[in-house]
Amino acid sequence: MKFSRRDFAKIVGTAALGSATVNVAGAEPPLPAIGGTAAGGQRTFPDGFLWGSATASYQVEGAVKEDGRGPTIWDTFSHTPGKTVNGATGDVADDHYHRFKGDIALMKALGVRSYRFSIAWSRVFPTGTGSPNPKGLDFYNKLVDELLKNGIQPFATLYHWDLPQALQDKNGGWESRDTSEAFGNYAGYVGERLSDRVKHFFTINEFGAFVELGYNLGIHAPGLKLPKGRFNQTRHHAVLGHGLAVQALRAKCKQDTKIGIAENMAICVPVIETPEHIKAAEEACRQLNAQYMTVIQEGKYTKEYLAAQGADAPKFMDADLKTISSPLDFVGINIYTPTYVRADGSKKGFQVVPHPATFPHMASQWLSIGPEALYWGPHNVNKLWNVKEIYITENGCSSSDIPAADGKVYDTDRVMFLRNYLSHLQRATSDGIPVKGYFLWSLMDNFEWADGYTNRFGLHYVDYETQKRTPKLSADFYKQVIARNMVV
Ligand code: PNW
Repeated sequence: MKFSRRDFAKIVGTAALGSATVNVAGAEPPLPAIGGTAAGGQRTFPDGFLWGSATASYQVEGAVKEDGRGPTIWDTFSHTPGKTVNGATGDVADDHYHRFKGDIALMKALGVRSYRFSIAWSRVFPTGTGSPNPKGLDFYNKLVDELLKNGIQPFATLYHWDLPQALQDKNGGWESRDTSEAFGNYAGYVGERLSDRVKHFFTINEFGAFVELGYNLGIHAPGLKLPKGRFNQTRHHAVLGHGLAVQALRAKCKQDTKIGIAENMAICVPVIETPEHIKAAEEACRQLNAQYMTVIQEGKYTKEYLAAQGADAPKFMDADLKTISSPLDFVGINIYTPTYVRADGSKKGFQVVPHPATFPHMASQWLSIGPEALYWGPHNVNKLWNVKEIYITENGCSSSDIPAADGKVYDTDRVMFLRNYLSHLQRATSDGIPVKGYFLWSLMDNFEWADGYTNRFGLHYVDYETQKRTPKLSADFYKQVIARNMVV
């Protein structure tokens, strides 16, 4: 017999609940401590824990031809037929360039104390190098001032994938060392001018996404599928660019500026939490992140990585490794999905266990649900590299997000996702792992790269026809987490 979703809803008694009768939105206190919480609240975060939200320039700003902004590889890519779902582009996106004050008001209403945004390189240097465009930096000056006026700390990312097109045309983008050097110069220029107010800079967002998807798989800009040797060289130039930027920022920023990265490293989770599997997951974390995080932390490529690449291994000078591993003040990790690992008694020391076909995921196919990732990600980084400070620079999820009759989005799946992930983050802080803050991706729905506007990640629903923003149920949830500094 066919058993429909509606039949199931009838049995569990939710069918009668029209969406209009679900009014959780206005649920102000009393919100009692949740069951299982000891008096005093085991589920609380350390005092001063920095709650935030995040976006990136090309995904929200729009205004791609305004005030002298130069074209980027994402403008080119998104305007190439067939590259994004429904031919979506970032031409308008959330029109944040014109609406940033309203968006900061949304943050204030949520209660976030920090905001992670990215700076569009081609607004500041339209062709990547040469003469700066003063109007480009003006926008970020205004943004930063407005954030500070509202008591929100700015955390700036210098590269979130929108490479000036001119550098792609001239150098083959990150294929060339010239791009790494240009990036260092741009970073120093911005750091010198913003670090009186911006106290935290991230160099590069997610090597593991833009290099892999853009230069190997061809599904992100610039849409290339390079042969292995050239691809590994591109990976090397990206981490080198990071290192050069760290050095330039140290040279040009105010003394009290902190510098780090935001990397979507493989988050290795032990299949069973016993000492042998935990050790296997730590070793997997070193090896699976060899080309980015491990070389940045350890100043050398692992012997396993070099051996596996053979003749295609990157070519470099020893001095490069020193630059790449320039000391950082903090490590940012973007955490979405787990990579399960088990001890297998092999010489390598671990085996990755693939997800079975039934493994649950969110609206984005790749976003499999593994809340423990928010514990084991920071655990591994802390254990392997003993870093001073860790930030979760992204975490969040996509959902179908269809407004109910009353206009509200009741994204209970996102609330479920966040509540479970945050429970594991709380476990990490209570174990003494130095996680200092958390940036929820994202403040509002936005241009989700090749997925265009189909996958929504926001706490605020964006009606792209009118640009109206509406807080979802998950925004109400996050507001309570922040206000109480605990999982609710
Ligand atoms: C990150 N994956 O990208 C980016 O930093 C954001 O710009 C993006 O909007 C967000 O996560 C949500 O996708 C990722 O395939 C893209 O595993 C792809 C993956 C992970 C992160």
